[in-house]
Amino acid sequence: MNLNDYGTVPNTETLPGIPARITAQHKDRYEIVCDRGAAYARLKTKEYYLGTERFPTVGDYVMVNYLESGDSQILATLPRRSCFLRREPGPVPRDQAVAANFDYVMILQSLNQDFNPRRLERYLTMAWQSGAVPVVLLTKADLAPSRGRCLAQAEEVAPGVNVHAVSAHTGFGLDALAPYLEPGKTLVFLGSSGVGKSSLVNALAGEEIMRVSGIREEDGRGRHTTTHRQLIRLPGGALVIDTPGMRELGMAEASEGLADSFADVERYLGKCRFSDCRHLREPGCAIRAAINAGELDPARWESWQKLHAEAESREEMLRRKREWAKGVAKYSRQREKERFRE
Ligand SMILES: Nc1nc2c(ncn2[C@@H]2O[C@H](COP(=O)(O)OP(=O)(O)OP(=O)(O)O)[C@@H](O)[C@H]2O)c(=O)[nH]1
Ligand SMILES: [Mg+2]
Repeated sequence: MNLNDYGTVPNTETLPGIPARITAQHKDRYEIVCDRGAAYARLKTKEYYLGTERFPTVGDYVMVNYLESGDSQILATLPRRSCFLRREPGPVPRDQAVAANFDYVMILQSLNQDFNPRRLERYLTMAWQSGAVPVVLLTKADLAPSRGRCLAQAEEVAPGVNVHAVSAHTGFGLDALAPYLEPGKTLVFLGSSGVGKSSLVNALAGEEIMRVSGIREEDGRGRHTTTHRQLIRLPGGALVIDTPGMRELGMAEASEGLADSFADVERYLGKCRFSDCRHLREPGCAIRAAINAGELDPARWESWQKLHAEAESREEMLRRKREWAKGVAKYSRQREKERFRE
C-alpha cells in the first residue's frame, strides 16, 4: 500500500513517526492507512490527553508510531486544508472536527421528496466555511422526470456552484462527475438520511461497499443506515467520505431530529417495566417484546443505539481519558519527588 494513493500528504520530514490517513473512527480507536498497510491506532496520551494536540478525525493526516502487532500510536495531527467543525456540548463547549482534508463537498438532495432550497442554503454555508468547493447533486433523477424546476431552484440558491442531476440506479449523470473524481482528490458526501449517499458511493465504486436500505414508505425519510463516517478509495483513485448526514455534523433541527426519523423505535421507549431498563434481558422490556413480536426491526434498534451512543460517548470518553491521564501524570510526579527524596 502507498499512502500517496490516499491524497496529498502534507510535508512531514522533520516529524517523528510515519504519516498515515484516518479512514474511520470508533470512539477512541481509529482505522488508518499508511505505507505499511491498513491498521488500527489510538491516540498517544502524552500528546493528546495531557498535551494540546488537536484530536484527529476521518480524513486527517497524522503521524504514527507504527506497531507490527497491536494498535499503533497516533503522535500528531497534521495541518488541515479543509474541515467541518461541530460544536461539542459540555461544561466548556469545544469545536470538534468531523471530517478533514476534502477538496469537494458534495451536497446531496433527492429529487424525490427531499428537495428543500432552505436546507440547501444551510449546507452551502457550511461547505463554504469548510474551505472546500461545494457541488450540488440532485439524486434519484430516475424518479423525477420533470427535474427542470428543482435544477433551476438549486441554481438560484447556489450561484456559482455546479449543480448536477444524477441517478445511482440508472447511472444517469454520473459521467459529469468525472472532473471531481480525479485520483487523489477527496470528496465528502453530505445530505439527509435516505438521499442516496451510500448508493452513489456504490455506483461510483462499481460494487457494494456501503450498506444501503430503503426509505420509509409513509414519509420518504431515510433510516440512518450509515452510522459512522468512512473514507473509501474508489477504483479510479478518488477518495470519498460517506457520512450519516446532518445530525452527525451538528446540523440537526427539530424536524430532522432522531425522534422524528426514529418514530418507529421511539414509540417503545419509556414503556418498559423498569425505568432504568437496559433493554437486554430485563423482564417487561418493551423494546425486546416489540422485536420478538416482529413489530420492531432489530436493525433499526441497532442503528438508533449507535447514533445515540456516539454523541454521548464521545464527550464521556474524552472526559474519562483526560481524568485518567491527569491521574497518571500526578502519580508519576509524586513518584519522581519521592525518588528524589530517597
Ligand atoms: N430510485 C432511486 N432510488 C435510489 C437512488 N439512490 C438511492 N436510492 C434508494 O434510496 C434509499 C436510500 O439510499 P442510501 O444510499 O442508503 O441513502 P443514504 O443517503 O446513504 O442514507 P443514510 O445512510 O441513512 O444516511 C435506498 O432504498 C436506495 O435504493 C436512485 O438513484 N434512484
Ligand atoms: Mg448511507
